[in-house]
Amino acid sequence: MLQRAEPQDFERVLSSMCTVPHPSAREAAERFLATNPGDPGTYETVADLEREAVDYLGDITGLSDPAGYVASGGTEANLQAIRIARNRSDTDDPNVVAPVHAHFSFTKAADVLGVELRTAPATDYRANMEAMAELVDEDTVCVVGVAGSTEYGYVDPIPAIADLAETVDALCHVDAAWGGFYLPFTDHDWHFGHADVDTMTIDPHKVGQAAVPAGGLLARDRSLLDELAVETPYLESTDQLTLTGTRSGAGVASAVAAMESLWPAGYEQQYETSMANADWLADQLSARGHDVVGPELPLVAADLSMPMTDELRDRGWRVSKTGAGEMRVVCMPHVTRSMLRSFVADLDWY
Ligand code: 0PR
Repeated sequence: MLQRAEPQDFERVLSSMCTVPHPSAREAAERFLATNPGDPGTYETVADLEREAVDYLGDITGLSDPAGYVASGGTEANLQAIRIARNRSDTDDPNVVAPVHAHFSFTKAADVLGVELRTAPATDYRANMEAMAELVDEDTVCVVGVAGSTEYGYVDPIPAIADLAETVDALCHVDAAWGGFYLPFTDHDWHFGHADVDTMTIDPHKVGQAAVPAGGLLARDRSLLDELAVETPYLESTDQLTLTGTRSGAGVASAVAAMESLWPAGYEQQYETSMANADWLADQLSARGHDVVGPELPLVAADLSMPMTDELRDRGWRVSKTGAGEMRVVCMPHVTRSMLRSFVADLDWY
């Protein structure tokens, strides 16, 4: 079976937040396949590389002395951020306030951590600050903002979210898992340098073009990460902050390789190309009478009345739908203009 099995090629994938890894990332992943950054005493090189990865992520997110680590993905990073917030507070009845479009990993985090997740409605696809403010109270441990939402690619007003968190002495966590490698080239206020953000998720294995698994958790201050420390009696290191034990050295090494190759010029070029593609697609769909949402970042959602996904799927296209039923195209680095041209031509065929 394995001999004949081919991984999904990316030629018609418009639904994914993963992409083709940069060639240097692919090579680094292979070289570091058998290393475990979870045991830095034994695997020193990969531990050094992880510090380098965190330094790059700090550079990208306006944090001069970053603390953090390379997680298995955005889900782990979000969960760990909520765990920091919960452990740091002394309430018995913790809650987290997030906009309704926060990724479902926060639902998992709330369940695992025994924290109540309160979600506020959005206005025009962004957090509605009045609705958010109504939900916070003295038991709120974290207020979440999304910088590049999964469904629409919109950016919440992060400075207002950070201000709200401060009013109740809660942490402010920003989920830039997908948007983080596009946002540095926009005018948005989204990172540690723009607002009093405490923790952030930013995933090299998405727009960062690293190999899976490479998520990123960053904290403004090392003491925040200390909230996660668990003693490790028989390892050379004395404690561990990560959620998983054994971790992927391939993910860590490929994250460094991708960022070394692409930050900042390569990512900037990618942003320009992907954003131009998203604008082009949005124009094509509007011209055909569809209601288009965005694009604010390179992600286009549009109301298409045809029963599209099955038929398009038969033609090899992989597109997804928003919760409201709109077609959703994520303009990842592998999504080229010629791909979008043939996609639009196939839409016209119906
Ligand atoms: N935060 C945001 C804003 C996300 O978009 C995602 C994933 C996460 C957190 C969680 O990240 P991990 O999946 O790395 O744990 N968003 C995509 C989604 O759920 C993930 C995805 C990736 C889906 C590739 C499909 C796919 O082919 O839709």
